[in-house]
This record gives sequence, structure tokens and C-alpha cells, in this order.
Amino acid sequence: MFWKSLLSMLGVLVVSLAIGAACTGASASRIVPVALTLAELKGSTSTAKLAPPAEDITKLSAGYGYKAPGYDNADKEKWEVATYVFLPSSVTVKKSDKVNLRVFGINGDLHAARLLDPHGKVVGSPMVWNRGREYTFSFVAEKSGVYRLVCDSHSPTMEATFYALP
Ligand SMILES: [Cu+2]
Repeated sequence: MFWKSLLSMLGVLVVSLAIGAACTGASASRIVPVALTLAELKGSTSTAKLAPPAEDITKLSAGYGYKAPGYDNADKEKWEVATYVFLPSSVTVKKSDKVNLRVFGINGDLHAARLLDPHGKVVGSPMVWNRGREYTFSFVAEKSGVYRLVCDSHSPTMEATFYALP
């Protein structure tokens, strides 16, 4: 009799737990690992091949760099341009995904970054990333739309987008 009652109670408990889990509608969020690199792309040529830009390109974006002809004493004609980027610069996820980011700084001594949700609201705390360090942070894509990771030190060109699909 005791065992029969105990089994009956356990049966009710199991059914209750199953109904409870179904009613919460909670689905396990998918975890998306993303390794992000803070990088600087560079290009150079000589005045013999191509004239340097007529305007100061560093005024177009804080993310642009320029070294005028002669900056390199070994080559008086060489000039160089650069830009800071996030690599990769776009990632597609789904709404409710948890994005686990590992960020590593290759170039640029300092990157002041913040993550904006699809409505432009800052997600979490602003971050400061330095060269030669690895950082981790996570966010849940609670809304569908475009999340923007913006580096204010190299705005507007240093930006990564996370497209959260519905
Ligand atoms: Cu930056």
C-alpha cells in the first residue's frame, strides 16, 4: 500500500514538472562564440606610382591613418594609409542567442567601445580595450534587428554589426 501511494505521488510530481516546463515556454538560448580581432589594415605606395591624397584623410574618420611621403627615411617617396577595423565586421545570429565574444587587440593602443541594441540603447557597460590583451563579454540578442559594436576612438569606420534574425 505504501509503495503504491508513493508511486502515485511520484507520478503526479513528474506530470506536474512536465506541465510546468511546457508552460514556461522557456527555450534554451543558443550560445554563439565569436572571436573578434582589433586590427589595422595598411596600404602603401610611392609618389612615383600615385600621388598622395590631396586632402587630409584623417579628418574623414578617426579610424583613418596617414603617413606622408618621406615618413620612412629609407624611402623618401613612400606614403601610407591605414584604417582600424573589427574582424569579422559582421556576424549573423538569431534573436535570443547568447553571444560570447572574445576580443583581442592587435593594433591600436586603445579602443573605447560600446554595444548598441537595435534601438540605439547601450547594452551593458562601455568597454576599453588595449593592444595585446584579450577581453571577454557576452550579451543576449533580446531583440531582432541590428546590434552595433562601435569603437568611439576610431569612429565612424571601426564598427561591427550583429544581425539578430527573428
Ligand atoms: Cu578602435
